[in-house]
Amino acid sequence: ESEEGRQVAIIKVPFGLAGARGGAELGPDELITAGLRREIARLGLTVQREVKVDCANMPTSSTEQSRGKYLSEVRQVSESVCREVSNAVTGGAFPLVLGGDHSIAIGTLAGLSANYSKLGVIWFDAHADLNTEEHSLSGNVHGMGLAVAMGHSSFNFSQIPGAGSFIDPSKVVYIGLRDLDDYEKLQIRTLGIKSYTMHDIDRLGIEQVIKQALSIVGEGTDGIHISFDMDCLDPREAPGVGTPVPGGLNYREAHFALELLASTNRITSMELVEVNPLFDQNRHTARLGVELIASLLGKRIL
Ligand code: Z70
Ligand code: MN
Ligand code: MN
Ligand code: MN
Repeated sequence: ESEEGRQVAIIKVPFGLAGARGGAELGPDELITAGLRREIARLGLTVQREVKVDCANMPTSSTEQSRGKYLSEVRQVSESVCREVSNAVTGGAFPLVLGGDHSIAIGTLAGLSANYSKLGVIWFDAHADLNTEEHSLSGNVHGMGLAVAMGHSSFNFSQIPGAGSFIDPSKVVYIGLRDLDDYEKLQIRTLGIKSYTMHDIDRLGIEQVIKQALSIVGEGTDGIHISFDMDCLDPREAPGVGTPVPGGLNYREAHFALELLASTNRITSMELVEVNPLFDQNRHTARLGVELIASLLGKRIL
């Protein structure tokens, strides 16, 4: 399969109710406005389809929910995202999912796991998103996505029609961690999830980190998904996110990481989440998001 013939399915998910603060629902349109279609065209790729998951006309749960805020809305969006991602894969396209807050990964992973018998996941994030409804201190479901996808939460894939099997923690790698809750630290150790924190990136360098990550998610897997939370980046590079955390990936590290991943020709899907235009400056974060997507899709300097 040649690079030129590759088809991309853009799946826009304007959902922000599960984040720490509003605004992530504006992410997909912001990325389109920042030139995403033009960048994809420049790479010689074709947009096979562009769909927007309807996140607006949902019956809002009025009941007070301390655990798992807006869970019924998340469940509904997950079902739609799962279906669209599945349709993309079945149709031979590379799913490019645009968030939205990171809870949309639940639907993405549900749809991918229905199509790949063994999925590898590289999770770029300042956070581990490993909380369950029972353990979350905030109740924000964007901090629970991986726990849900691994079957640790009472909300799980059994409530998402069309979902495949749970994600295997031994085929998940974190990159960029620097803000973890105590329960998440315990879970990372208990489950043995390979984690490259910012400390590890400082010590090993991003090239070595990506090489090691690939050796884990690339072995015994038939698909590799990149889940890219923009808050993995340093807030100086990406101020337009809901929960900025100092000390993140810099511009060159992020680009080099995604270029190295692209050069393997093994990556089968990507989502980019948590672009929040309300906290951005001059659309800088969305533009960076578009550049990073281009790198993952094969853009080279020369
Ligand atoms: C915290 C929580 C989180 C993203 C913040 C934060 C989680 N661990 N995830 N921003 N993307 O609320 O569970
Ligand atoms: Mn996240
Ligand atoms: Mn995050
Ligand atoms: Mn820039």
